Amino acid sequence: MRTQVGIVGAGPAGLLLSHLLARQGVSSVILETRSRDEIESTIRAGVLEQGTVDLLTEAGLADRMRREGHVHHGIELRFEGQGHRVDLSGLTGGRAITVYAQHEVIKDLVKARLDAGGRILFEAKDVRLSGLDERTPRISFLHEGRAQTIDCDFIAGCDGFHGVSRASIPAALKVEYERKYDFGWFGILVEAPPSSKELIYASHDRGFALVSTRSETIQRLYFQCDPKDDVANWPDERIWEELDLRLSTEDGWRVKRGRIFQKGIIAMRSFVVEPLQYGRLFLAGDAAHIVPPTGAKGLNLAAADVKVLARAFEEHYTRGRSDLLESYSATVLKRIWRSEHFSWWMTSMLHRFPDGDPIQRRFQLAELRNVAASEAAARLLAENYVGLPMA
Ligand code: RFL
Ligand code: PHB
Repeated sequence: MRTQVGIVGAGPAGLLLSHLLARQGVSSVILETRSRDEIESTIRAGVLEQGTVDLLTEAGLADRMRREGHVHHGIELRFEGQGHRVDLSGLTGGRAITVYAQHEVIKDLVKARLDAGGRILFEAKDVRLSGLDERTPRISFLHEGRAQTIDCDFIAGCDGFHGVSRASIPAALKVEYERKYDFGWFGILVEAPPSSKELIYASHDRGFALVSTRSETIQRLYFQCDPKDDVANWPDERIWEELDLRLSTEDGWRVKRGRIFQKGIIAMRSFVVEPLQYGRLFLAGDAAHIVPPTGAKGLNLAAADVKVLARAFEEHYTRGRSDLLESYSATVLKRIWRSEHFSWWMTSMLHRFPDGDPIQRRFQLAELRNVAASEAAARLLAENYVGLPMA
């Protein structure tokens, strides 16, 4: 096979990139190790920034999101038994977030791509990249039992944190920055109506908790846990007791209970590789960077990367200009580090540091009270949370 841009990975980054390229007349093939069923049912993110929603809308991918997603104009910070609303829209000139599950975005993107005749090869095995610093890089893989190759002009590495793309860059030509946290998130899906109209980020002496939502009948809740813990240690009753302890307020608010039908533990890290380019390989999304989920930035950052990358490919193919491709890494790293910092800051402000110095909790509460009391501090949170304008 031959294509202009070979895309490794059918996550939000790879699918959206393929879609944006097709609109500009640039051909691509997507290779994905998992099955369509699997990628369409993996539970992950839920919060879309205004800029991501705008990008999906401009690309004609937003019909179902507009019908089924929920626009939120504020979030609540909860600490010391009280809630404090951050008026996202009021503080950012009307910007907002949309709550719409990542696997729904994936379903919409896969369908749009296949309907338009796009090529996605699911269940590809043993994917390898070669010739990255030559004119015609190549992707080799096994598909339906046959060894195959795709010759490309460029390769977009959109294969997530554990993919092959970043690993294909020689160690001497990249620097990896990483921080691991000693805590993780326990996430559940619950059959229950919303406990709150807006997301609640709670900081409690026992640890962080988050009330998010999916629909009128399904809720998404998280609480800080030991990343090495086992879901088997958390029968439903223990989960509800822990959530009550961390979330209850002085006025008697309680989280709504229901049947828990999914449980999982998520480790947390901050990670960036620099640069995001090696020869004809360009990294985008989780392949290049990871944020802890507290700022709800991961998927949004992936979308921001591919917006810049798609435009750089368009300039290359329509005007023969390569400067945007050459500056891709430097361009996206600015936003990446802003989001990394914001996600680290939200994480640090809201979580219990298991072996932390007791002074840490005092600092956190001072910071939280400041965000609740100072419009300037709240605006800083709001601007970052709804997302800075895209390049
Ligand atoms: P993905 O989604 O990991 O997709 C990569 C795809 O590549 C495939 N792959 C390969 N394909 C071919 N060959 C190989 N060798 C391959 N190796 C891997 C994989 O199967 C996969 O399909 O990366 P992408 O596209 O960069 O997208 C990133 C986002 O998925 C991620 O940042 C977000 O989910 C992070 N995140 C959140 N982001 C937000 O913006 N808002 C949120 O509210 C939010 N909440 C979250 C989150 C992530 C979470 N988890 C589970 C880590 C909440 C959670 C719980
Ligand atoms: C989610 O709904 O899954 C979600 C919401 C906010 C976050 C992270 C995840 O910060």
